[in-house]
Amino acid sequence: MTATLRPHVLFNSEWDSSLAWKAALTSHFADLGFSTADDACDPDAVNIALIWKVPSDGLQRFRNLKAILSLGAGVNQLDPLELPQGIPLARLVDQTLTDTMVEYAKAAVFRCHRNFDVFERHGRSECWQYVAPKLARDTTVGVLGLGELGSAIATALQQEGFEVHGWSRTLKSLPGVSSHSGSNGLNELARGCRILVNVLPLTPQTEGILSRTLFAECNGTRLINMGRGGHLVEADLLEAMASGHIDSATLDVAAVEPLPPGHAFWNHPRILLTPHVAGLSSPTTAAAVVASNIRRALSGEPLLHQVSAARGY
Ligand code: NDP
Ligand code: OXD
Repeated sequence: MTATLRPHVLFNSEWDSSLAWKAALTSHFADLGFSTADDACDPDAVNIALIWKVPSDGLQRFRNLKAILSLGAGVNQLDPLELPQGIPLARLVDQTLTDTMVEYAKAAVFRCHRNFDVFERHGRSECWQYVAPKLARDTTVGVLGLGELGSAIATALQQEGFEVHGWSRTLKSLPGVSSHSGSNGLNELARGCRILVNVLPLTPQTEGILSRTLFAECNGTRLINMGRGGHLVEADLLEAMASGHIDSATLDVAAVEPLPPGHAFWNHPRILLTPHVAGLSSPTTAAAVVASNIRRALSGEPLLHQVSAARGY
């Protein structure tokens, strides 16, 4: 009989509260070791890394790691070259994260749908100009990425009455949502939609996907980027807004965060910036899936929501 390993979590995040995570995980384990990257601890005792980014002194000294659990749904912030080889990596799936991403997408879509972005611009020049609202059922929204978050967003928008089209690597069947894939499918979706929401993971295949090539298919489209800054070619967006292919952009993410002072996106009349706040994960809800993955890792089972090294998400 093999003895059950005592879970010992190494926690590292500049955004998430270590105290809240420790308290939430303690309710799942009677005997939990929990250290932050700043704590002195026996590296050989650590068997789980629960991290947003790799700590500055790396992970190599933790020789008994059984799993790396991302504190985010995305994992592109974890450079594979900095991760110890052969240790399974899982991304975070959390109901609070999904709910807050859906809430943000709805807020941003409705703002564009009811032309608040246009009226904000008009207001700045004291221009009182009627713009007839369109009906939701006459408004097509495209959603790039139909995974955990994109499928919830697409479904919620479809339930609000919008005509929703989604794009993913493999075709999906979501009630009331038209599914597209491949580069022809992407162009077709971009040509048809008035509002385009990006919630793809950042991988070599999706890097720079919001580019001049895609924008050439758009006609006065409102862009909402909730994925990663690396999806967007920033100069191409400025050009597409100048030519009218893109009407306005709501950007929750940027290639460099915080966006540097003097950047062309600050104060741009057609850009609304939010500081990477679309999704919020909560240890209260997310501790359950993290605890399951700790148990799985310590007993050698495959992780839930394990990242495929080949696909990069
Ligand atoms: P999932 O892994 O569940 O879903 C990813 C989706 O993208 C899948 O539908 C997948 O297709 C599709 N996809 C991946 N690569 C391609 C490609 N090359 N071509 C077409 N489709 C592709 O991820 P989540 O939904 O959980 O998260 C998505 C992203 O959202 C995260 O990676 C992160 O970047 C971002 N995010 C942003 C937050 C914020 O606060 N702004 C918060 C949380 C996440 P298929 O299903 O066919 O595999
Ligand atoms: C995430 C994020 O990936 O917060 O969860 O961006």
